[in-house]
Amino acid sequence: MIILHHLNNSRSQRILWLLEELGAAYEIKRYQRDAVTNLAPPELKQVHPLGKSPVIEDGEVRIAESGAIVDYLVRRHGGGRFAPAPGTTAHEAYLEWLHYAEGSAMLPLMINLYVMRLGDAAAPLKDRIDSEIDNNLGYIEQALAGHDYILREGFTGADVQLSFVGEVARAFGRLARFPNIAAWVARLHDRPAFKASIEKGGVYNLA
Ligand SMILES: N[C@@H](CCC(=O)N[C@@H](CS)C(=O)NCC(=O)O)C(=O)O
Repeated sequence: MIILHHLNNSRSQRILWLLEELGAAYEIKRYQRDAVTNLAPPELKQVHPLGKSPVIEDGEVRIAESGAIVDYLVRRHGGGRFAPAPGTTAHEAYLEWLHYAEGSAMLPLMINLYVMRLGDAAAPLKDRIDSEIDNNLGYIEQALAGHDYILREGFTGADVQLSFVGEVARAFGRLARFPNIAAWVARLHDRPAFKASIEKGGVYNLA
């Protein structure tokens, strides 16, 4: 049985969504953010030294880092679904998107989140942050042109992994110039498995 260590209102939501897409048997262990600091509770450090979510356990396997979790779940429990066949060019593109989401695209969005707390003191950083957010959103926007999902082959784990980027960008009001991303996020949120994950995961401010 897969165990998902799920922090409310977090990146863990997309793993819960993927588990619903897979139709896998799983159990949720729930953790609540601190109402004041918004940080994870200390118990998560007993699950993984970083104290972050998501983390999954599956028998002997324990994985933190959502891109690695998506990769593992699709390989181990996907039954050939949700990723192009290994060895194909499309599979390499799939892996690139899996890594890109947290490795590149989230960075300027996270910096933006942090510096927003500085108020006027953040002004010298604003142009650079904005241009890097635009650079990444422009890349995703162009990749979505002409198809419904990030790979032209159809819906994959890469959409699940990259969804958080679209959701956070939308929450920051950044999608007015990126209609393909806005439509894609809406399309993903319309999937029955996404809706089921919201039922199970609790309030998700980015839905
Ligand atoms: N790159 C990691 C990020 C994990 C992460 O930062 N998770 C956040 C939730 S979105 C968290 O656990 N925050 C609680 C804290 O920092 O105390 C991943 O994608 O899994």
